[in-house]
Amino acid sequence: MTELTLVHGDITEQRADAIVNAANSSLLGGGGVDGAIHRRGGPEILADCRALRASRYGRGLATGRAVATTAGRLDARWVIHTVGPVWSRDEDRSDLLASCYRTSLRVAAELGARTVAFPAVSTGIYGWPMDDGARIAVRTVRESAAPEVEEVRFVLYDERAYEAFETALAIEA
Ligand code: AR6
Repeated sequence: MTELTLVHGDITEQRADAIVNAANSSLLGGGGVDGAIHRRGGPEILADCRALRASRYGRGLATGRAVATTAGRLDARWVIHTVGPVWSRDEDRSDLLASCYRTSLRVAAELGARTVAFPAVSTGIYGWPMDDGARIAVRTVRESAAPEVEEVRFVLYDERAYEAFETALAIEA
């Protein structure tokens, strides 16, 4: 059984087997979680990302997909990069957001990760409304986490995000 936990804080300060990055298709860095992970994790992560771009992911990583690299200096074994959808008023992209969680968990299970830390994918620069992003995250993890993954930890940066995930955990129970 996978336990879902919530913590308030900075995902780069977490200890976990795998830390998920809210990346973009280029895999070459950005702001928010992505910027923080590369800053604190150091250049090895970017070197791995560049190698992926030079091989399997010449055109970048598609939205909703996930791929692992080293975690560099982070207190983790792997960073799993996933590309969330940009929120759209006109188009329902919920399946793509769910796919980020599902695919990241599949990669984590394949690697043998027992603890996985997620940020609230797409809810920052990509503009996804927090309450909805939290519901999709909780529901998808509950539906798709392999039993070998002991803990999925959502790392929420501010009070608002923490509360949204707390509510989602209660609603989606
Ligand atoms: N630890 C935990 N959560 C954080 C941290 C942190 N250090 N920093 C921000 N958050 P975002 P996105 C929260 O913007 O919306 C990048 O440029 C933040 O408050 O990191 O998926 C990428 O390269 C928000 O709730 O990711 C992409 O271009 C959540 O994490 C783009 O941003 C996600 O915010 C991806 O945008």
